[in-house]
Amino acid sequence: MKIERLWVAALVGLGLWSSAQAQVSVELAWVRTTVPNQVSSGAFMRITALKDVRLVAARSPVAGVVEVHEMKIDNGIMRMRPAGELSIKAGQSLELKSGGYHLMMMDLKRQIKAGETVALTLEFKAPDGSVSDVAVKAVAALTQPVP
Ligand SMILES: [Cu+2]
Repeated sequence: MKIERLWVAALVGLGLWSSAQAQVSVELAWVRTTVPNQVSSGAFMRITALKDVRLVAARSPVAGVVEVHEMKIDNGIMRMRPAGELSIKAGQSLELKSGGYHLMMMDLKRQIKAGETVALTLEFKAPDGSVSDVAVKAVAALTQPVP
């Protein structure tokens, strides 16, 4: 019940900024909760591009560093590495999800607790080189919340 209400709050917030930034819309943003002293976590969401864009960087007040990561099975071992910039064509969506692309939040400054909202800023570059910031509010949960 509590999670459901947070989702509604997140969607209301989405409407406010997506009209201001007509390049992308972000849905279903969530961040994995941590235990005390855990130094990293992942953030996940669906990004839909309204124009051609590249996701070039991300940051959050709760993390020293946020990187775009890719997870892949390499010789039977799950590994992750920085993915560099991710292109999204107009009208297409990029899923940042567990086991695939994700935002790696490192150097965490504090514990991330279930139910709280974590702010992230995503930086997108347009084909003309202009960069715009998109603010995202991610709900903290242990596993992907069901919308
Ligand atoms: Cu990672």
